[in-house]
Amino acid sequence: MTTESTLVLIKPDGVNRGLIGDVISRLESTGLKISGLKLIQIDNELAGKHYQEHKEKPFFGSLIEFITSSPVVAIVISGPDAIKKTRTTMGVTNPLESEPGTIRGDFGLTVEKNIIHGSANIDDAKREISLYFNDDEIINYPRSIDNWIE
Ligand code: D4T
Repeated sequence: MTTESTLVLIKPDGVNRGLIGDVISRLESTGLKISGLKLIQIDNELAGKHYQEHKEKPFFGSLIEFITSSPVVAIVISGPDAIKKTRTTMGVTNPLESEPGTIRGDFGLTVEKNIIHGSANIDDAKREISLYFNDDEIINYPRSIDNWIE
């Protein structure tokens, strides 16, 4: 078990459909801790950096248009195995293949508008967190319940 941090985005569909509270509630319920949180309008430059690995993909243009179409909520989530636990809670990329009980399985219908992003691995998490947050915007604080989680 490793304590780590991951970047979550509640994508424009989640924000506009009023799902911010539901998504945060599910992530918080796992026991993971919010250590950074903001509403942000992603511009083309940031979107290109975030999705750099997909630059050559046919869906890249549409993906950039979608992710810049409205504000998103950016969250740093920390705790034991935070990357894997967040991905499991999200479901898989395609909501049609995501189990009921997962965020995408319960709230999503299409691969593009799949509600939430979560970093895929430790290197991506570090890179993505630094794209969205300055060091002084991430707060490490103890919670009285931490002993019941870790
Ligand atoms: P993110 O990065 O948003 O957490 O998604 P995943 O890690 O689950 O999936 P991904 O990197 O393969 O895809 C990134 C992003 O692109 C959208 N997408 C994906 C799309 O619009 N069309 C597609 O055909 C695929 C494969 C959805 C997520």
